[in-house]
Amino acid sequence: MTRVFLGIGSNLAEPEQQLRQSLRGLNDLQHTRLLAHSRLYFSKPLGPADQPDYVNACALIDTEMSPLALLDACQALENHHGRVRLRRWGERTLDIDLLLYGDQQWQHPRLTLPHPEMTNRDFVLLPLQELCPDLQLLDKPLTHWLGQCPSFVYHSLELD
Ligand code: ROI
Repeated sequence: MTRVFLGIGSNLAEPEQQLRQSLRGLNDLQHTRLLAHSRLYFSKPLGPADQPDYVNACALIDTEMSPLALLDACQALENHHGRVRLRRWGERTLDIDLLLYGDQQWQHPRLTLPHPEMTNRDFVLLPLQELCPDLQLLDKPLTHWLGQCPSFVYHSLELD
């Protein structure tokens, strides 16, 4: 079993519902258990400003799937949610990113681990900090990365 942190985001088609359903979908994946999830974090878009605000969260799962099998499963979940992606850096119904897969480092045309952009995104770092306050990325605490990244998050809400 490997512990995996996932980043989830949506800004179309009732984003809060998208996130709730995606957590259920993750818990239902084969050989996988949802261990914890963060609150919902409401954030301004990174990318074009003429798109709706995002709802973001992080999930912690235990899985026996390999990184690429898990990536396939997450992409199947995205498609199941009728994922639309209208333009690069633009609006989308559901995005599930693999952030950390145990402590493994991976370079593959389809997947880089840890997620290369996570240290620049407070909508990833804040929910991660909630789930795992002592986590270190590249040998530095989350507070270090949060101190030097722009602010997108403006609100958070407990999931029922
Ligand atoms: N911006 C925010 N705030 N949250 C996201 O999840 C998100 N995802 C993306 C881009 C378009 C980069 N911007 C985002 O993929």
